[in-house]
Amino acid sequence: MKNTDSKGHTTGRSLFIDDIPVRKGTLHGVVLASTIAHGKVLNIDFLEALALPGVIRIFTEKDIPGENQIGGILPDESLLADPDVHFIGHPLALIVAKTERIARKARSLIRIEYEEYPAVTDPRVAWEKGLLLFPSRTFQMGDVNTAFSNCAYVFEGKADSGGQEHLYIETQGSYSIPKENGSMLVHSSTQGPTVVQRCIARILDLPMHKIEVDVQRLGGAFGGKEDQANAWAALSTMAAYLLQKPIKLVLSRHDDMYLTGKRHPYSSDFRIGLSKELKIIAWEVTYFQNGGAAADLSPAILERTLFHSTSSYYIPNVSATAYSCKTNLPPFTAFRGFGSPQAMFVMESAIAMAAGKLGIKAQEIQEKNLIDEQQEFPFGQVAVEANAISCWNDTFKTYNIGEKEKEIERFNQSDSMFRKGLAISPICFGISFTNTSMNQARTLVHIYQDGSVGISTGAVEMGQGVNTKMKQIAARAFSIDPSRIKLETTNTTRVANTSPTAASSGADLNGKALLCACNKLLSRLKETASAMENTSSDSISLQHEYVYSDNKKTNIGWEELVKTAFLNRVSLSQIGHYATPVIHFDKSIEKGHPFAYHVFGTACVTVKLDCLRGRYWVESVQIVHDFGSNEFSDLDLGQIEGAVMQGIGWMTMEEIGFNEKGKLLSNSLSTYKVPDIYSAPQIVECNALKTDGPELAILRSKAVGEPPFMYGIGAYFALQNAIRSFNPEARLEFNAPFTPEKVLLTLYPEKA
Ligand code: LUZ
Ligand code: MOS
Repeated sequence: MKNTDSKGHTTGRSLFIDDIPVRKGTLHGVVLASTIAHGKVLNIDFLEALALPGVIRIFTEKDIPGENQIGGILPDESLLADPDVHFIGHPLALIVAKTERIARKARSLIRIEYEEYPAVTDPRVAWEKGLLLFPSRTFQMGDVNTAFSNCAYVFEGKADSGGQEHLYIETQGSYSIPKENGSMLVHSSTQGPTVVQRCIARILDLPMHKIEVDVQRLGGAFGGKEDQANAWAALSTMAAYLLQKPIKLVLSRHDDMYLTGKRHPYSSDFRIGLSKELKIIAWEVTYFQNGGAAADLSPAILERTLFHSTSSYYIPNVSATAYSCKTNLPPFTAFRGFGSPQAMFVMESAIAMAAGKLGIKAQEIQEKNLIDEQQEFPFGQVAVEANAISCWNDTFKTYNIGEKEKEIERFNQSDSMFRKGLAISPICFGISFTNTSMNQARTLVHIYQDGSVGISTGAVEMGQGVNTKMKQIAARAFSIDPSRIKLETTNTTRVANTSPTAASSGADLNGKALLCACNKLLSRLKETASAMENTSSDSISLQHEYVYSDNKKTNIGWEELVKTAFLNRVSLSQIGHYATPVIHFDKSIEKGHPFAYHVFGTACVTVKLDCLRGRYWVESVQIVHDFGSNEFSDLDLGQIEGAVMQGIGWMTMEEIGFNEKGKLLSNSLSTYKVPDIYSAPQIVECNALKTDGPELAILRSKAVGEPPFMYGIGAYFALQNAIRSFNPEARLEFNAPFTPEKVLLTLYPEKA
C-alpha cells in the first residue's frame, strides 16, 4: 500500500496541532525560560508584562497544583524552575495572553535577576567533577585483560560524535481544553500519549482518567517527542485547568530549537585488540554521554549504547562502560537510534584506526568479524537469523563492489584536485524496548453494522506510515478492501496505557495487538457464517469480501455477514492485547535476551571530495537490507531513504554548537545545516535480502524505523578514505560531524 496520508499532506489538508480550529475563548501561551545555564533566580519582575493589554496571567512554579516534576525515569527535572536553573531554556513561567503575539511581547518586558554559578558543558569535565546523572553501567563478556595480552595488534584512541537537532517539520505543541467536572482534553504532538497523560496527572494532582490525550498525527518526531512533548502539554493543560479556558501552546521554531533536548553528544575512549588473522578478540570502550541537566531518557539511551557496543561484530572479550554526565545543557533525549549510532561510530572508528595503522582496508577487518549464527552478544543474547554476513555478501555481489573499488582507484590516480572514497557500513540493531515491560500494546476494533471498520491503536502516526500498515494488516485479516477501514486518532480514553511509538516497534507491537483483535472478531463472524451456511465454522473462510465455504464462494458478502451478525446480537467490537514473548533481562548481571530480533544490513557509501575547497558529495549509497518478508515495501523504502539522509546529516554537516556558557549557537536554520536535496546522494539503492523474516515481526516484516539511520556512518569513513588518497600523511581523527571545514583542515594540516 501507498501511504494513505500522501494526498492529505501534499494538498495541505492533513491536520496538525496548529490546524485544529480553535474554540471560542482560546488563549495562547508562551514560555519564559532561563537565559543562564546555571544559577538561582533571585527575582522576576512581571509588572510591566502584566500591565500589557491582553495579558491574562503568568503562571510560575507556585501555581502548580501537584508535583513540580516531569522526570519520566528519574525524578530530577522540575517543570518550572524553583528557583534553581540548570540550563538555558529551563522554563520559568508560562505567559498567557489573548494572542500569541501579545504573549511574546509580554515576554520581552520581563526582567530576571539571577545569582550565576559556573556552567559545565563538556561531559569529560563533568565526569572529572563527579557530576553523573545516575550510576554508570558496565557490560562484560569473556576476559579482556587476558585477551589483550594475547593480541598481535592493539590500538587505542578516542572517538567523538556530536548532537543532532530533530528538526521535525511540526514543532512541539499542545492544545488543552477543559471539559466538565475538572476533566481535560489535550491535543498533543507527542509520540507517547500515555506519557503525556501521566505527566499532566502528576502536575495537576489528578487521576489519569481525568486527562484525555488525543493525537491525530505528528509532523515528524524522530524521538524528540518521546519524552519532551511533556513540558508543553503540562504547561498548557495547567493553565487551561486553572483558568477554565482552552489554551494553545505551539513553540516557534526558534523556541523549539533552544528549549528542547537533542541527540546526545558522546566522547569515547576505545582499545581494540586483533589477532594476526585480523579477528577482533578484545574490545574495551568507555562512553562519556553528555546527558544535559536532567536524566530524561538518558538511562535507557545509555543502555541501548551498551547493547550496541560491538555493532555488527562478534567479539569474544568485551568490557564496555558508560557514564551519563550531568552538564548545564538542555536534557539530551531520544533520537532515532537511541544511543546505538553513537556506539556504532566508536566501533567503526576503532576498525578504521586499526586498518589505517596496518595499511589495509577496513573491509578486511569488518568482513572477518561479522556476527554469525549462534554467536553471543556481550549481554548474553545469542544471534539467530543473523543476517550480517548474507547482507555483506549480497552487497558485494549486487553492486559489484570490487569493480567499484578499482574504478575509484583509477579516478584517484588521475591528476586532479578531486578524490573519491568508499566505505562499507554494516548495521545491526536490536528490536524491542530495552525496558521489557514497555513491550506491550493494545488496540480497539469496531466493525460498524454497515461493514465499515474503525481501528484505534496505541501507535502514533508521525509520517512513518504506521496507520497505513495497520490498515493493510486489518484489510488482510478480514479480506476486505482497505477503503472500508478508518484509522482513528490515538486516544488514551479509547486505548489506555500505551507505550510511546518508539524503538522502531510501533508497527510490530500494535500490529500484533491488532491482529489479535481482528482474529477474535473473525472467529465470531465465522460462527455467524457457519450458521448461515449450515456448516462447521472450520470450513468457513473470508476471501475478497465474500464468505467461502469449503473454499467455494457463497453469495454472502462482507456487508451481509456483518449485518446478520449484528442482528444476531454478536459483539462486533474487540480489544486486542499483545506482549512480546521470549524477552527478558536481568540488570543485576547485565545478561538476558532483551530483543525480539535484530535487524541487519550493509551499505556501500561512496563520496567525491573537492580537495581544494573541502566540499564533498555523497555519490552513492547502495544497500542490502534485512527487511524480513518485506511486506510493506513502499513505506519501508521511504524509511530507508529518510534514515540514510538523516544519518549522513549527523555524520557530515549537522553541527550543534554551544558556547562555554551553555548557549546554543546553532539555533536557527541559518546556523544549523541539514541535508537538503542538493546534498542528497545521487544514487540511493536498496535491495531486500531474501528471507522469510521472523515470527515476532508483524507479518514477518521487520521493524525499519531506526536501523537504516546507521548506514550514514559510512559517509564519515568514505570521506576519510578520500582524504587519505589525497594526503597519506593526513592525521585522521574521529570527531563527527565531518563538516567541510574539518575536512579542509584535515587535508591541509598546519605545519608544526
Ligand atoms: N525508547 C525507549 C526507545 O523508551 N526505549 C528504547 O529502548 C528505545 N529504543 C529506541 C528508540 N526509542
Ligand atoms: Mo525513538 S529514538 O523515540 O524510537
